[in-house]
Amino acid sequence: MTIHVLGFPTTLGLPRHAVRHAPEALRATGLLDFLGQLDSRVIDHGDMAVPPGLRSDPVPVRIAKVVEAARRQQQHWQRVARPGDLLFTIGGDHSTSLGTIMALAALGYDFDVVWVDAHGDFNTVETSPSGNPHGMVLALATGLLPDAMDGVIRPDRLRLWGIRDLDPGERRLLSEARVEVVSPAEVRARRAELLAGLRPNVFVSFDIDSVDPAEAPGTMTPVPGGFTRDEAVSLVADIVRGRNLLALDVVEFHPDRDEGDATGRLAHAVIRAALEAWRGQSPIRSGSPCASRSDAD
Ligand code: 4U7
Ligand code: MN
Ligand code: MN
Ligand code: MN
Repeated sequence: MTIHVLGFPTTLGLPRHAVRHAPEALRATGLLDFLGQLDSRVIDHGDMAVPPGLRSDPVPVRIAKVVEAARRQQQHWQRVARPGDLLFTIGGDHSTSLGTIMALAALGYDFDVVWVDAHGDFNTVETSPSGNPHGMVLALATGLLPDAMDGVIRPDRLRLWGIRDLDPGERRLLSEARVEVVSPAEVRARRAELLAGLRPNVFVSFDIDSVDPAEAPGTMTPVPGGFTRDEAVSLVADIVRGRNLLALDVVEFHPDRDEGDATGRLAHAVIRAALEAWRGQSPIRSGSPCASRSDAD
């Protein structure tokens, strides 16, 4: 089984070009050397060219550019991915994960999205206080912005863990759609039950700001009260263990805001935990290559 690595240095979801050096900074932590030590084939696809956004673009144009970049990412994965492969993407802001969700849906998988984040990322144009598309990714993916794109995933597939900063409008939308929204304290209290509720196929989308800014300062939108570094690492390992990890995104890392390289090392540790847990088990992958696909193929 192959691990595909893709840098997706998009800043289209943000008002400025923060986070664009994240793939390069994470590669510099020795990521590829570590991946080479796992007994899997590793293909590094390099960084995808993503055009910069313009601060002066109206919000609908910013959203359209995000969707267009996501389609190109989807097409890339559709060309290269084979059943059982792991798609590992280094963002970029969180709009990185729109393309991953679109790709997995287009590949015919039925999967849960575990969105580890301080934020809900469920704003529409109407509810967003900022107009920034990185806070709208899951609303886009579930079809709440029909002018921009059709929905590609059902809200009951979404599991939002680590959430502690919701805007009033998105809070209402999340509750109407009955999305699972869980704070860090609740993850601590109900961890086993939450893990047991996951489907076998998972996509883990890890927003750096899920971790407390004391340990992960290198991000654009820090919110106090997050997971500790050790909690994040062990949570991600537990999500992957015994399941079929289809894709892993690590997003919203802003190296220029890091203190030393604390956040870079945290991101590295999360990736390592996920991939070691992925390599350590494969009840589904060892069966027929199509066993993990849905009937939608
Ligand atoms: B991230 C925010 F208003 N909700 O919509 C918004 F607080 O990908 C933040 O989770 C969104 O980092 C954060 O702009 C997006 C804000
Ligand atoms: Mn996010
Ligand atoms: Mn966030
Ligand atoms: Mn953020």
